[in-house]
Amino acid sequence: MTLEDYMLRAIAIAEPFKYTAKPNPVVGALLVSKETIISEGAHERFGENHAEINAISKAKKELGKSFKSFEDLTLICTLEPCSHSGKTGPCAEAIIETGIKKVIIGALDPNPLVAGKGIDLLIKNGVNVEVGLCQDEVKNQNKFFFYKHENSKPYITIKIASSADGKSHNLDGSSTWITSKESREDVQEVRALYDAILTGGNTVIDDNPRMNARVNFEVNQPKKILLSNKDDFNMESNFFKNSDVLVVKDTDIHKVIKDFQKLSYCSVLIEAGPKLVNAFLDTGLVDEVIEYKSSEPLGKKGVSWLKKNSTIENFGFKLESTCKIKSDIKKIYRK
Ligand code: AOF
Ligand code: ZN
Repeated sequence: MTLEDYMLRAIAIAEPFKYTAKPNPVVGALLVSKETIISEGAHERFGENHAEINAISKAKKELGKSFKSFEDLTLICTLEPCSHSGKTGPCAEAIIETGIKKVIIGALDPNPLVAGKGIDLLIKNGVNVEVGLCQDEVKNQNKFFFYKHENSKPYITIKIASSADGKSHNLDGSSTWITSKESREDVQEVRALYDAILTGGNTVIDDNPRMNARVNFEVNQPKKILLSNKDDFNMESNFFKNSDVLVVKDTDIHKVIKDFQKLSYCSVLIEAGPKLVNAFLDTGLVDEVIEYKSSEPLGKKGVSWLKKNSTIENFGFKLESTCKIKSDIKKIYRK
């Protein structure tokens, strides 16, 4: 196997944890002796051991069996080993303590707590470090994490369900499912990928949504954000059940987005009504729109998502992909 094969393997073992490590990045690490993989580790869950620590502790059990000394091993890790004491100790120090002499890294950690300091620590302690192997794949795997640190804001996606004639719901508030059951199941998987879900007061009152990710795999549930200056919410409604809800009263959406930077979220999914959706689109700070479009029109009774003659493209988005879900079409637009 080449070094690149090892790095691709490290990326692959990290992938299954994308729903449980968030808002942390997924990270994979391998300890390799000549042509043999001695151990593998991943950052499996938020708050738990980092990948390098898992790989090192597994290898410790093999010491004297499949290899003689940590000095003979190369550590391959997808992300720069951390230098900070967060929920766990600094990985760079743990690596130095073992005596490992060579570390190959996919990408620098953009988190300002680390950003280059992990590598500096390794080099200062005589470790030979190489950076950049399969960097694009690592960044792509942790798209939201890199985006947040590189743009000082989370990645923001708006999800809408629209009728064939671009409407959101009926004027009289009568509840009709616009899209199919299958599309609504797909939404659950989209929710599972995001760190936070934001909605508005009217949606909470009119639709009584749960706004969690109902999927049949383990997931770190998205945090809930309610953007509303109303005060009289029924705390028994679904949205508040078993959840800490962050209530934001600001009406200046630019400021709301700016303030996201202080929070740990790397991604926010907006599921709200036309008013709030348009307010976010108007800021120009939305990165993606996911539209589930039904083949049925709502007609005159329906409320349009966008202003007359306006399109998602008018906000600077390009249609990136379309796929059919039963009788609906899922469209993904990006900037
Ligand atoms: C590593 N190896 O496997 C991961 C790293 O909250 P904590 O203490 O778990 O720290 C999270 C930060 O650590 C995260 O934002 C990122 O900068 C880095 N993630 N680093 O050495 C790992 N998952
Ligand atoms: Zn670490």
